Amino acid sequence: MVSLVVSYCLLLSHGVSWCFVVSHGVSCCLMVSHGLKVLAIDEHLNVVHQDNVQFDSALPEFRTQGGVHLHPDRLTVTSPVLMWVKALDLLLDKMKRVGFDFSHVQALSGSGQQHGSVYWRRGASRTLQDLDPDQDLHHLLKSSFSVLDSPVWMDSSTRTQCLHLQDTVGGALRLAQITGSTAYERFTGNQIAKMRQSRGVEFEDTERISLVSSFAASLFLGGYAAIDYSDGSGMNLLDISTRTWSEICLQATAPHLDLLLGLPRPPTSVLGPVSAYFIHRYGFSESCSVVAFTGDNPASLAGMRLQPGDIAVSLGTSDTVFLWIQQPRPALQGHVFCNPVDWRQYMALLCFKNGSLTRERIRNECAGGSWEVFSAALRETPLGNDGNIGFYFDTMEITPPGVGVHRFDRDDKQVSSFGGQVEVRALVEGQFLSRRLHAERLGYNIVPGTRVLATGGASSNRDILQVLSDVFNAPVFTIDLNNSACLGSAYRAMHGNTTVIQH
Ligand code: ADP
Ligand code: XUL
Repeated sequence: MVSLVVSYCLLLSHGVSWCFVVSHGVSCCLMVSHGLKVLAIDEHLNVVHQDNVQFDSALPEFRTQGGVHLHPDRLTVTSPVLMWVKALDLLLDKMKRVGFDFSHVQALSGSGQQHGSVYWRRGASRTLQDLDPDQDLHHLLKSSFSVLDSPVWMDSSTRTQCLHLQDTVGGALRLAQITGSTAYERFTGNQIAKMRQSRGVEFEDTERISLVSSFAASLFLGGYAAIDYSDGSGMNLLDISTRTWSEICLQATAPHLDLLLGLPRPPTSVLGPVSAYFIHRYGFSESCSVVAFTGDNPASLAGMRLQPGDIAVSLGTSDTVFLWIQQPRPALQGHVFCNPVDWRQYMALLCFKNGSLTRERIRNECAGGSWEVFSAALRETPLGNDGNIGFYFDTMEITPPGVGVHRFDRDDKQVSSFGGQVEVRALVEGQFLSRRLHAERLGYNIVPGTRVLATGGASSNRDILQVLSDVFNAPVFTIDLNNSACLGSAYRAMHGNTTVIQH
């Protein structure tokens, strides 16, 4: 069993060679629900500028909580698209006021929360092409959206549309084999199907549908930006092996949907130069290129500098696992997306709802509320827990869908309780075995050289990380992921820009 735990230093790893032609890359990381962030890096990947706008406090006129509106049915969750536009005005104005020199920016990219959708009204593309630099974007674009409330990733109101999609394509597993995921309520195709059914008039008046990421890129580009393969994989519409829209999924969702979506493109594509509006209003250089924007999770993978074979485990309120995989096997649980760094490869994302909160409950019940006592229990019990294991789903788990506490002793007999220390180890080993099992089901293999990158609140606990290392039989490195999506977008801006220059 491996027992190495060291620190992974974010800015000293590989990748410097592809950024030498860039003097500043800017990433604009949009809307991880509650805010808009910007980050600029120099040619050495050092962060030279950072700022952000919080939607609730900076834009109170939109009356959001955490950047969203929760509707009375408690399933529908939306954000005002004009709030997102206005946040960009505010952020760029702030940068201008503090003297940020936009003329040094060679390339920009960004990321947005996955799955959310933006509906551009007929005629909006003409408006985007000819924006008056003396006016704010939110003023210029106030009539450019057919739907003002954009469905976001927290929406879970499309159960009917999900069932219809799965029935049409031949079942949940078939849909996962095509699109990388079974039908999820928040995935954009199901949201589009609901929009078409419930708001037919507005839908008819729509000339283009963007993801949050491609919407933000469109603002900078002054024209509709392509959806990139990686964020496009979170829609239940993209065939992740051919990287084209799946005909059967499109047909099950809305007529002529391919025209509304445009052609998907590789995540490293340079989409074009920044529009004249930004050159005249903020002083961007004419040669500044806009690299395709992507989803926040793919951008985080780039920001963490995951490499083939690596696995990242975020131990926050819930646990999230990211993987770089070469030969995915989409399954009933988890998501496979096209990879944002190397578009021929893949990444996977697994979400586990019962993470730190369940560890906290067991800490309170078996360790007197002390992480120190909890850690001592891990140190004082043997690897494998003498065959005792448990699955602790305090609330309905996402991966796998299940609820309740299930304990098994060394004879695989279900038992109703364990002693305190055994309970602590059964919980932590059970959680990490489940993370490994579901990763392997999606095609992940632990090979010599595999690194486990751990982040989030519980990654400060060395004894928890020791169990993680033992279960994955691999060294664990800790990593600070604050800003990983933003940083990843800045790296991608450089990467995309340099890739084109080298060709
Ligand atoms: P979020 O997902 O909200 O960003 P964090 O990454 O900040 O959350 O993680 C918060 C969680 O970290 C808390 O719920 C807490 O249970 C856990 N945590 C904090 N310190 C420790 C520790 N020493 N050992 C285990 N878990 C810890
Ligand atoms: C991933 C997901 C969220 C959003 C918002 O599938 O729904 O992580 O990307 O951050």
